[in-house]
Formats: sequence, C-alpha cells, structure tokens
Amino acid sequence: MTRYLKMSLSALAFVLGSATASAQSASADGVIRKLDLEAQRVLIKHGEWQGVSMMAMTMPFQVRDKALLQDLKVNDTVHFSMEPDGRDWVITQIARLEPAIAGQ
Ligand SMILES: [Cu+2]
Repeated sequence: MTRYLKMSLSALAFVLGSATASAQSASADGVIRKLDLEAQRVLIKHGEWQGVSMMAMTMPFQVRDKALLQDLKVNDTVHFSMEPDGRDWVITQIARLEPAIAGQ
C-alpha cells in the first residue's frame, strides 16, 4: 500500500525525451489514466521502472495485443511489462493489482 501512496504523491513530471532504449525489457507499476481499445493505446501514470532507468511520469504506451486491455479500466492500478520498439515502448503484459481493502 505504501508503495502506491508514494507513487500517487510523486509529481507529475513533464519530461521531454525518453529513456535510452536498449534491447532490454522493463516493468513498472502504474495507474491507468486513459484507455483506447481500438488504437491499442493506454496512458499510464507510472512509477520508477525496474530493468531500465526511468523516472515516474505519465506517458502513453502502445499495447502489443488489444486483448490485454479488455479487462482494464481507467483508474486501475496495474503492473506491466514492456519492450523497446524503435523509440517507443510496447506493453507486452499488463495486470490489475487489487487495492488493499481499507481498514485491513
Ligand atoms: Cu515514462
């Protein structure tokens, strides 16, 4: 829970440029801000990445398979994995994290 609180408090950094794309995959937690099933795109406010140096920010991602987005909705907290594709990152896996139940 602490991790998510920390993430939501982190500043919405607007950064030009992106992480240096290597042939490395990465993963991160985040909150879905926008979903576009048809375009297979998702806007995620994400925390720091594991695997690649990337600060917390809100950014759009392409999703490899439309089906990955089917059970998700705006404001869901998710864990996702991605791979570099040219200058962009493409999400290859994404799963909702169930929020802790208040008071427990
Ligand atoms: Cu980012």
